[in-house]
Amino acid sequence: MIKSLSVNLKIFRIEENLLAENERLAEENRQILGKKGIVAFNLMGGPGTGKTSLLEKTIPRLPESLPCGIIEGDVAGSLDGERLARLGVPVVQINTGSCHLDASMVRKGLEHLPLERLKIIFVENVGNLVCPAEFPLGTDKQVVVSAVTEGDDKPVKYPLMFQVASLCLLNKVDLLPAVNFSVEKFGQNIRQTNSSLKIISLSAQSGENLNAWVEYVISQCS
Ligand SMILES: Nc1nc2c(ncn2[C@@H]2O[C@H](COP(=O)(O)OP(=O)(O)OP(=O)(O)O)[C@@H](O)[C@H]2O)c(=O)[nH]1
Ligand SMILES: [Mg+2]
Repeated sequence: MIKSLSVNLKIFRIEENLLAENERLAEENRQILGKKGIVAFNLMGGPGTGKTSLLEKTIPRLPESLPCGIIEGDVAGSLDGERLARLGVPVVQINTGSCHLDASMVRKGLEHLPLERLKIIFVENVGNLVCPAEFPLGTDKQVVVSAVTEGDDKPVKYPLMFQVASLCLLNKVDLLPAVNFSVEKFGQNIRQTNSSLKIISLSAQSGENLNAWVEYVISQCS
């Protein structure tokens, strides 16, 4: 009994050190980005909520004065990195092998991007509604991408993600007639979890309200 308790305590301390080290590296990333005058957005959310689709639709709508680069995090493969590279912007694909990007991975990504000529970096985190929320990356804005296909209860069931975010994109509203999702209930659940979280309802597919998100991005860069 005592032996197993001491094993548990050791594991707990390793996790603590890991999170503290991640926080230290995230702060360094924040400073690197700040010195270059780059604004970084960390897009998080469950698998398939439309993170890559939103980036595909957003980047062509940004003005030339705001060149962007992308750090793309996936457990494996380069499918999303290839989709985004087709937009003609610099993309670094990182394979995490685990459920989230951490600050050291983002540092490596930054080393491979032409920071001197960028004003924006979008980080697409691994599709996961839990782990990415626990690992700050040094990005300025944390954005949670939800989709109406996920259900309106997610803010209550996965509160940390909605607490670390300053913006929630509610994607796939074109599918509202086909799914059992209450936008009003989703809003109530968000307010219960993080009363200051801003919500933009939109559709990457139809383009509905996409401009509200694009304008938000631009407004963060001025
Ligand atoms: N109907 C509809 N489908 C969408 C919308 N946005 C994305 N999709 C579809 O949803 C699926 C997943 O989209 P992705 O953009 O790959 O999602 P993701 O969040 O990047 O996925 P992961 O990187 O695997 O976590 C694709 O089939 C998209 O075409 C939308 O607004 N409406
Ligand atoms: Mg993706």
